[in-house]
This record gives sequence, C-alpha cells and structure tokens, in this order.
Amino acid sequence: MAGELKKPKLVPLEFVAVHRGEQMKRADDFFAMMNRRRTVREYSDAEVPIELIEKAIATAGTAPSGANMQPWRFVVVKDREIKRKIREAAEKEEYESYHGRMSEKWLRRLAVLGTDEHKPFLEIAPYLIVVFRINSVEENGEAEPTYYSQESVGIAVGLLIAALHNAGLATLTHTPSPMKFLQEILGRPKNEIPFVLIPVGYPAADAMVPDITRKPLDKIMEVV
Ligand code: IYR
Repeated sequence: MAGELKKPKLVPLEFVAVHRGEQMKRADDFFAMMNRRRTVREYSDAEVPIELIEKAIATAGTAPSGANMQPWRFVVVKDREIKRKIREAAEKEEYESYHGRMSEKWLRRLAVLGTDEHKPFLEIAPYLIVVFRINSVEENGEAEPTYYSQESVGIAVGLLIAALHNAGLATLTHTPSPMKFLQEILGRPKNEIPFVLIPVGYPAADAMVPDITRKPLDKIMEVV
C-alpha cells in the first residue's frame, strides 16, 4: 500500500484574458511570425548574446510535462573545442547513416532537402543547444521513471524553437544518429538521454533553403 498521499495545494489561476475583438489578430500575427520560420543549415559565425539563449531556454522550461517532472536538460555549447569534437563524432555517425544505415526510401526523402554527412554548422553556429531527456530520477536512493518524457521534451523543444525564432535567431533540429556520443562528450549522467541537437545563430548572408511547402490547413485539420 502506498503511504499517505499529499493533498494538492491550489492557488488562483492568473489568466490574462484577451479581448474578443483582439483574439483573431493575435492569432493571425502569431501564425504569420511562425510561418516565416525555416530550418536553417547555413550559419554565420556572428556572435549571439547569451541572454537571448537563456530567455529562450527559460521559455522552453514553461512547457507542460508529465507529472510536472520537467524531464529536460539544455546544455549550451559555446566552446570551440567541444563543438569541434561534436562535429567530428556526428559526421562519423552520419557517414555510416548515409552510406548504408538509412533505407533507400529514407534517402529519397532526404534528397529533396539536400542533406548529407557534412555538418559544418556544428562548428560555425555560435551555439549548439543539446537537449537531453531525463528518463529517471532518484528519490531516497530509489530510481523512479519520469512520465511521458518523450512527449514532454518534444513540447519543450517546440517552445524553444518558437522562442528562438521570435527572438530573430535561426535554428536547425538536428538528430545525428545514434546520439550517444553527446552524452560522452558532454559528460552527462546516464539518466540523461540525448534528444536533439539545435545549432543556433544568424543565417549565413547567402543562406539557401529547400523549396518546400507546408501542408494546407484542410490537409492537417479535421473537425468532427
Ligand atoms: N540525421 C541526418 C539525416 C536526416 C534525417 C532526417 I528524418 C531529416 O529530416 C534530415 C536529415 C542528418 O541530420 O543529416
């Protein structure tokens, strides 16, 4: 039997109401801003104030999470030597992926994006944010899993990317595979599982992006 359970402690909701007449404009403006986000693979090495990164990570930390366990860790890599090591390890794994580990079908999908095993952005972008998913915590010497950690961290990363974009920064959601080398290079404990690696910076002056489109609303939404 479980011991005595704590009672919830409740406080009044601080809900900032948006005037009815303003709601659609706010929704439109936010969509227009977010719809300009593109995944960027070509970066300038121009400096980014660390305060912008801090505020975006603080925003990511507002995400809802399973049992409010906030199962995320954001490691910000600025150090050139660490970035070099990450690039070296990522390119080694990516070489294997592009030359045998990925299926023909998968490679056909990626051909349109023009990706390959070369990852210069891992050294050029001023910051790499490596997101870890905390899969268990220790409580009184006992391991306890976190709950819905994949979903929770996924939501937090969505907020992170939105916040960085809103602050005028470009990002790439990069998932070298396998990503275990990030745990080793960054010396993270074994309950922190690499989730995604996000280069952040300003785009290169001549940055190009794939000519791709987003599915229209009627292809992604169903009202029943
Ligand atoms: N991780 C590899 C391959 C890759 C996979 C997917 I799914 C993409 O949308 C893009 C790339 C890479 O980063 O190149």
